[in-house]
Amino acid sequence: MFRSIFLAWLCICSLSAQAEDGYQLWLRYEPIQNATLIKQYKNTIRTIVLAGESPTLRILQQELNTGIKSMLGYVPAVSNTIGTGTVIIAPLQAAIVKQISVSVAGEIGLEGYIIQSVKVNNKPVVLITGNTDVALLYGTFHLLRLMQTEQPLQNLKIQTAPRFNVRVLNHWDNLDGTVERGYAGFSLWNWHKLPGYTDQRYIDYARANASIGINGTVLTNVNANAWVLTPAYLQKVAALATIFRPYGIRVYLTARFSAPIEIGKLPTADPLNESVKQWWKDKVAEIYQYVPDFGGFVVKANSEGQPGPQNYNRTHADGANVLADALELHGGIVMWRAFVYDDKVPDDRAKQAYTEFKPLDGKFKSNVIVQVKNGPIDFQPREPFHPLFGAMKATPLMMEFQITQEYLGQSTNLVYLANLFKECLDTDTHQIGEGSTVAKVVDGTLTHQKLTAIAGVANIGTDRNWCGHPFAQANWYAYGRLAWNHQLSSTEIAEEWIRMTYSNQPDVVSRIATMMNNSWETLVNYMTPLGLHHIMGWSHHYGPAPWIKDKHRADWTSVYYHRADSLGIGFDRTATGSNAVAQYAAPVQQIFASRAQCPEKFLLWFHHVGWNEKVKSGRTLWAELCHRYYQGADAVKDLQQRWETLYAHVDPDRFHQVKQLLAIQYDEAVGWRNACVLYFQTFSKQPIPTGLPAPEKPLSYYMSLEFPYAPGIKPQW
Ligand code: GCW
Repeated sequence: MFRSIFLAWLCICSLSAQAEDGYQLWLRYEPIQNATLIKQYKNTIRTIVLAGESPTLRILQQELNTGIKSMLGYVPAVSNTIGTGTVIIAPLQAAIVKQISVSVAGEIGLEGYIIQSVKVNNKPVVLITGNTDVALLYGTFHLLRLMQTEQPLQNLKIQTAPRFNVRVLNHWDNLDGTVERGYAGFSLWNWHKLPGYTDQRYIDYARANASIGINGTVLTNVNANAWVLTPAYLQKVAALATIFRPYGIRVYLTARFSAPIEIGKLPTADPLNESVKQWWKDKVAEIYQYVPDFGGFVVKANSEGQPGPQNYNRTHADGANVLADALELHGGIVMWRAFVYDDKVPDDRAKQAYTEFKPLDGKFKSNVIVQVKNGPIDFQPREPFHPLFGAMKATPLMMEFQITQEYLGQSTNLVYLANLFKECLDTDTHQIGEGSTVAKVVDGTLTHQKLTAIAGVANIGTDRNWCGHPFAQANWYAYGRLAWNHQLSSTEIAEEWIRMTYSNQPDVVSRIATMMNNSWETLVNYMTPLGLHHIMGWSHHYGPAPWIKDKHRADWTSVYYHRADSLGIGFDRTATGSNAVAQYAAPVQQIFASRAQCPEKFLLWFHHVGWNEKVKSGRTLWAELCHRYYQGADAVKDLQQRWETLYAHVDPDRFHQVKQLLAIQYDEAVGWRNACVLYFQTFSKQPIPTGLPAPEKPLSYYMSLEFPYAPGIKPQW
C-alpha cells in the first residue's frame, strides 16, 4: 500500500518535473482555459481530411493529434468526408483543393502556406494548403499556435511565405562534443554514438525548428575540423539528415579550407590548383551520395587563424567559387563569411571586412552568399549595422546574428534579443536611396537577389531546457519567427512566446513582455553604454575587463576599443580618426560622423568624447556614463521585483530557476558597473556623481578576478 502511494507520488513528481522543466520549449500545448474558445475550437476541429501520405504528413498528423489532445482533450478523427468542422490539409494541386475557391495572392513558393475558413457544400471548414508537404506542416504548426495563444479560429484568412529562402542555425559544435561559445551544456550531436544510436532529442530539435520555420542546420563549428568530411563522419551526418529531412530541414557543414591537405593528402589547398578543384568536386559528389539534399558549406577563411585562399595569395572570391563550382552541380550553396580581420593589418578592425569584400562585389558565383555579422566588430551588446550591408549591390548578402549570448551575459542573464535583431534589420543603409533597410538588403528585395538567407548562431545544448536560461529559449524562437517574417514586431513575438511558454493571462503576458522588452537596453547600460564595445573578459568573454592591454594581438584588447585617456573616451572613427564612417552611404555617414547628430547609443563607437562635454541629458559625459551604468544595474533590480510579482502565475520550478538567475544577473550587473566606473575613473579623475552609491570594493578587487573555467571555450591552460 505504502509502496504504491509512494510510487504514485514519485510518478506525479516526475510528471510535473517533466511538464515544467523547459524541455517542451514553446510546444507545451497546455489545456485551453477559456470556455468560449474551447467550444469554438471543438466545433472548428472535429475531423481531419488529410490528402496524401508521406513521412512529413505523418509527422504533421502526429503533431496535430498531440497538440489537440493536450489542449482540448481529444484526438480529431481522420475522415474522408467533409462536414462541418473538418480541417482539410492538402496541397494546392490536390483535387480536393481545386474544388474549393481558395484565394491565393501572388506567389507562396515552396514553403508558404494558406489557412482559410471556407465553405464546402455549405459546410464551414478550415483549409490548410500550400505547394509542398513541408508547407502543410508549417501551416499546421501555425494553426496549433493560434490555439496555443488563444486566438479565434473564425474567419481565418492567412497567407504567409518566408522572407528568406535559407533560414539556418549555425551550431559552433565541435566533434569532441564541446560547443564553442555554448552555454547550455555540450553538443546535441553525439558523434561517437551516431549513426547507430539516434537520440530522441534530434527529433524534438527538428520539431521545434519546423514549428518556427527554420529550414537548415549547420552542424559544425565555423572553426572547422576537416574530419567531418571523411566517410566515417559523413555516415553520421547522413543519419542526422535523415531524421531532419521530413521536417523540412537540410543539413549543411563547415568546410575547412585546408581539408584537401589534411584529409586529401594534397600538397596544397590553393583554390586555383587543378587537383584541389578536382578534390573538392569529388568530395562534394561523395557528400551527396550520403546526403542527397545536402545544403552546402559555411566557410570561415583567413580569420582568427583559419586557413583560406589568402594563404595562396588568392581572394575570398577565388576561394568561395571553387567550392561553389563543386556544389553547383548538386544544387548546393556556399555561405562565405565576411567576418575577417587581421592584427597584421594596421587599420581599424571595424573597417577590414569592408576593405576586403567591397572590391569583390559581383565576383562571386551565383550560388555563393556572403554571410555578414550584424555589426562590424563581433556580436557586441550593441553595434551599428555592418557597412557591407550598404555597399554590396551585386552580391547576395546574408545576415548572421548570434543567438548564443557570448557577449550578452551568456546563460545567466535574461536578455531578449529580438529588439537587437530588429534594430539592425530596420536601419536604413541608404544603399540605393532612402528606405534601403538592412532587412531589404538581406531579403533580396532591394537588389532583386534570388538567393537569400539568414543565420543565427545557436544557443542550444544538452541542458534539459535546451538553452541554459529559461528565457534564452525566447531568442531561438524570436530568431526563427523573424527569419520567416522580419516585419513582426519584437513585442508580438515576445507575446506569442510567453503565451505558449508561460501563460495566456493578459496581465501575465504583459508583465513578462515588459521585462523582456526592457532587458536588452538594460544589459547595454550595465555592460557597454553609449557605444562602448569589446571591454569584456579575455578569451572567455565573461565579465568586465576594460583594463585588458598588452596582449599578443592589440585587436583582442579592450584599450584598443575604448581608447580612454585623460581627455576623454571613445574610438574616433570620423575623418580625424580611422574614418570608418566613410564606409557608410553619405546620409548615414553624415549622421554618424557628426558629434551632434550621432545617436547617443553609438556615440563612443564613432567619437572620442571629452569627459566634460555635455550630452543630451545635460550631464557631462563622465556623469552620463556613470548614470547609465547605475541605471543598468538598478534596472536588473527592477526585473527581479517584476518577476516576484509573477510568483503565483508561474510554475514553481521555472519561477525559482529564473529567480536565482536574476539574482546572479544582478550581481554580475553590479560587477560590470563597479569595475567599469572605477576603471574609467582612473582616466576621468572625477568623483562618482552624488546620489550614486560608491562601489563596495576597490578596482584592484575586480581586476584580480579570474574565471579560468568560464564556459563556452576550452580551458587555455
Ligand atoms: O565572436 C568570435 C568568437 C569566436 C568565434 C568567432 C567567429 C567561432 O569569440 O569564438 O569563432 O567570433 O564568429 O568566427
